This record gives sequence, C-alpha cells and structure tokens, in this order.
Amino acid sequence: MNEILRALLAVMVNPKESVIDYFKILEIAKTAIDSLNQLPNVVVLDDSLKTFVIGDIHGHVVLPQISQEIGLTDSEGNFNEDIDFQLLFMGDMVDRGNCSFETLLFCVLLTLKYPGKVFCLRGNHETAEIASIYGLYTEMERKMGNTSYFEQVLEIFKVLPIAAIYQENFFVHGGPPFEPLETGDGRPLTIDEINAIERRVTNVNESESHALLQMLWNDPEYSFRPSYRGAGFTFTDKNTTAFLKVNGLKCVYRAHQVAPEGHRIDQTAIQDAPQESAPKDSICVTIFSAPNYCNYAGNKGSIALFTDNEVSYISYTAPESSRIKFDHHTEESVFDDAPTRMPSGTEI
Ligand SMILES: [Mn+2]
Repeated sequence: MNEILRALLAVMVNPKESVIDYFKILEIAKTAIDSLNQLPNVVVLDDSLKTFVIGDIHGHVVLPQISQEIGLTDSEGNFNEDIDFQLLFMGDMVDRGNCSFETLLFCVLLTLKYPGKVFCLRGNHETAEIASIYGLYTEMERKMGNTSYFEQVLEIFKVLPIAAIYQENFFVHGGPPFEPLETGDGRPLTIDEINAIERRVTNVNESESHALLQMLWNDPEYSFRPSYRGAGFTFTDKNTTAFLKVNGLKCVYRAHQVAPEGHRIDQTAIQDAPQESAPKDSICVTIFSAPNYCNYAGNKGSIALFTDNEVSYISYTAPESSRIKFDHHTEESVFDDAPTRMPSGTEI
C-alpha cells in the first residue's frame, strides 16, 4: 500500500518520469467499495482527535505537499504509520486539473490505509453526469488507454458518504438540504432524515431524493430559491440557523465555491440586537483547497485544522516552482480582508 501511495504522489509531481500501474491500483481500490458502503450517509468523526478538513482539490497538484505539511508523510515521502489526527476530504477531488484520477485514487486508498481516520465525502463532480464531461473520463482514457474502468470509478462515487459531523459541526460539499415549502422557504432536514436518503445512485440528477442533489450542489446566498447553477438551492443565514438549531449543531463547513483567500466566512449568526462591533459566530464557512483554480482564478487554497474546539486555517498559493509556501493563521485575519464573492453564474 505504501508503495502505491508513494507512486501516486510521485506521478503528481513528476508525471513524465513516473510509471504507474493504474489497473493494479484500481484492483486495490475495489476493496474500498465494500468498506465505504458500510458507512452511514453522515459519518461521525472522533471529537477527541485533531482534524484536517480539505475542500475541492479538482486534480490540482497539492496532495504531495499537503501530506508533508500535515504530517501524513515525512520529508522523504515515508508514510506515518500511526497518525494522531483525522483527515476529511469534502468532495470534488476529480475533474478540471491534470491529476484528478490520481487524487481520487490517493484519497480512496487513504481510507483503506487509515480506517476510521480518513473520510472522503461525495461532491457534485463525483457523479456520472459531471465526471464524464468535466475531465475525469478523458483523463482516464488518456492515462489507461481505454474507458472501460470508468464504470468502476462510478461504483466508488456511489458509496461515498455525503456528510460528516465533528465537534458539533456539519460538513458537506454543497450545503445542508431543505424541503422546499409552498411559502417559498425551506424546512431543514434532520440528521435522521439525511441518514435515510438512498445515496447509492450514479446519476444524482435522476435521484429520487432532492435532498441528495442539494447536499452536493447548494450554495449560501441571500435568498432561498433554486440555484443559478441549475441544480440544488441557494440557502440563507436563516435557513442555516434553522438547520443548525433542529440538529443541535454550531456551524456548517462546506466547499464547492472558489474563495479568493482559500476559505471564506459566508454567514454569521443572526443576532436580535445587532451591534456593529459585537463578534458574530460563523455559521457557514467555505473551504476550497485548489490554489489558482483552473490556472486562472488567482485564488489561494486553504485547509482547515480543528483542534480543541478551535479552528485555524493553513493557506497557500499555487507554486511557481514545485514548492508551496504554507501560512498558518486564525479566522480573524481573514475577516479583515473583506473577501469578495465569485460572480453569480460561475460554474465550479
Ligand atoms: Mn462542487
């Protein structure tokens, strides 16, 4: 296993000089389907362990250096056999970048190497309808010489869990799901209802559960309505507050949108008597981990580190050379930068 994981990281760094047996790796990845299939829709992480949370990677080459930064590998690329932390990927490992196939395989194999400590959630790109168009399908064709194994990758997508809970926080690729009401608002679903969704579908667009589609596609916005993306809904701070309240949770962490600083506080707690200077608790935060997304967005990438009920962020710019510079900081430093939103209509 270590050799394969090393090989996957090596091919990301140096694709031309690395040889890799994708057929053999897919054979091993097959065994992950059974274990992923055992997981509930909402996985519950161990609150006592510190936890790194990673947003969209989209096949950008970040995992070799993130692995070293968080202590998964040492400077020689040897894997830490007994990690004292958890790792949560929030989906959209695939499509867009050059190494989306390796990224997916690496993340899935990590769940086998570190059972109960590494989790991968499903993003909207881990679906047949998106991955067949936005990169993974042609990448597999280019790298394997045929596309017959795409079906097996779809089997992996189907069994990925769709949300996680850790230290009273909710983690999901797009956002929490709501039942649309005739009033125009949405009723937040309970964790029990989310766990009852049939997640094992290939085409999420054809899913009977609108909730599954929403969890992979929703975005925080200023009104509750069908999303401009053509799938899912936009949800407000009031919707988020209602979801957190009904489930006894504190904050939603999600991915799915580029953030200029790599992460962004999208929504803060609604207060009865608003005071400009009063600190407001974050209730919805975006984490995006692909720097300079698609080689044009110019954004930083971030990963979050949760420890003892505190969250901090590790941000980085896309490397001009092969070396990423990591910058550790807290939430406050980001508030000062008044992050801007991506314009509506941006396809992520
Ligand atoms: Mn997404």
